[in-house]
Amino acid sequence: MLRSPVPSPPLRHRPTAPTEPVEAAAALNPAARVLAHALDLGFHDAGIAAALPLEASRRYEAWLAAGRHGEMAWLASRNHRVMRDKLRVLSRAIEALLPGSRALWYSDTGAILERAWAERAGLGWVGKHSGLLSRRIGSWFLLGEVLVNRELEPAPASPAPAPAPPAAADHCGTCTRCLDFCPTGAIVAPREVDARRCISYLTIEHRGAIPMELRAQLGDWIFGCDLCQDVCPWNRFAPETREPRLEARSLEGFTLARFLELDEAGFAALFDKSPVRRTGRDGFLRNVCVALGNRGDASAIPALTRAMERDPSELVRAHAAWALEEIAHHRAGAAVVR
Ligand code: B12
Ligand code: SF4
Repeated sequence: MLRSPVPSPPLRHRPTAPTEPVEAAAALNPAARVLAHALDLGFHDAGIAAALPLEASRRYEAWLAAGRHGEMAWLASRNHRVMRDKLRVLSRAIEALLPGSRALWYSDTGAILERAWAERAGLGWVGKHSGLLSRRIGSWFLLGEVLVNRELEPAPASPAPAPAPPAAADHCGTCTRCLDFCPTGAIVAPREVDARRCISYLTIEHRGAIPMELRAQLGDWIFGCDLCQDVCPWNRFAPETREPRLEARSLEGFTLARFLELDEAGFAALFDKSPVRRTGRDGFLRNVCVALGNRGDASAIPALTRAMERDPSELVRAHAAWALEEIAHHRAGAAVVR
């Protein structure tokens, strides 16, 4: 996720190296061979879940009925390239391991309740911030699945040092840090996120103006938000990524104000192959304006004034005007204090 000033890469989806040779597992049954192959490809962990109805489906329907998904009627067509590439290789390998089988991969796409399936596969539990948590690697990872039309032994075979906790075992205890630190109060109850208030949703998925009453709480997040994961004690020991393609690309030399100079072509070139492209140029600059307003930094006034007067997007012009007002308020406040 991007926060300004652009931080050191916060992507911590490090595929931990298997601690024992995967060849040993490969000598076992087909399920163990599939799992061993997944770890060999660099996935943090892998498990198998039986394709039986999920209790979470009922909660999902209720979540949609309550309108907590906001404008995400798509739910969801995002792509995580690294995950996608590895899942594709794994799917083909599974079809080769199990002749005649069909393997379909997913990651953050389609109406698949990924956390619930991962929980069933024994990979962790759904934490109070609603992400899947593993005692071994926290929650700094993405989920991906391969659906196979073959019965495999539904047991995790990860050669991890600590055994995976049993499905649904909750290790959050009495901790409520994610709820307490969420700036917008988006985690309305443990494991229940109202996307319409979540900064991740507002800065990535939401089209149009950022609701006025939430702008100040957005702080300086310009693409997504990691706060509820940052404050989670289980993420203290989360490993860093070793996957080169997951490192945040260098945006050295780019200040927030400079982002305001990006036209469509410049935006596309800068964020080529980056998930940031999802916001579109106008959405991204909208976020930048909100961050600049929240910073109250007077040095951004010329860039914001230019954006307010000349940006081709009405959305950007309106948010630049808001940011200028915020900066004026900050300055007036500072003058009074002095
Ligand atoms: C829509 C969506 C969002 C929305 C809504 C988030 C949400 N919490 O639902 C928004 C845009 C806000 C979002 C934000 C983020 N997301 Co998102 N998102 C999704 C997506 C596409 C669908 C999730 C969904 O269906 N939500 C609807 C709710 C109702 O369903 P649910 O939460 O799955 O239902 C669970 C609860 O009911 C819970 N539960 C379990 N037991 C109990 C008990 C009780 C009593 C209750 C009440 C609930 C409960 O378990 C259910 C099943 O998991 C998934 C991918 C996928 N297809 O699953 C990624 C996914 C969940 N997102 C992911 C990530 C990484 C993020 C962000 C961290 C990105 C960022 N840095 O900005 C943030 C985190 C914000 C947060 N606290 O959730 C990862 C999570 C990885 C992980 N370790 O779990 C996923 C799995 C994508 C992926 N393939 O890796 N996301
Ligand atoms: S991602 Fe940020 S805004 Fe969304 S629930 Fe977590 S802390 Fe709250």
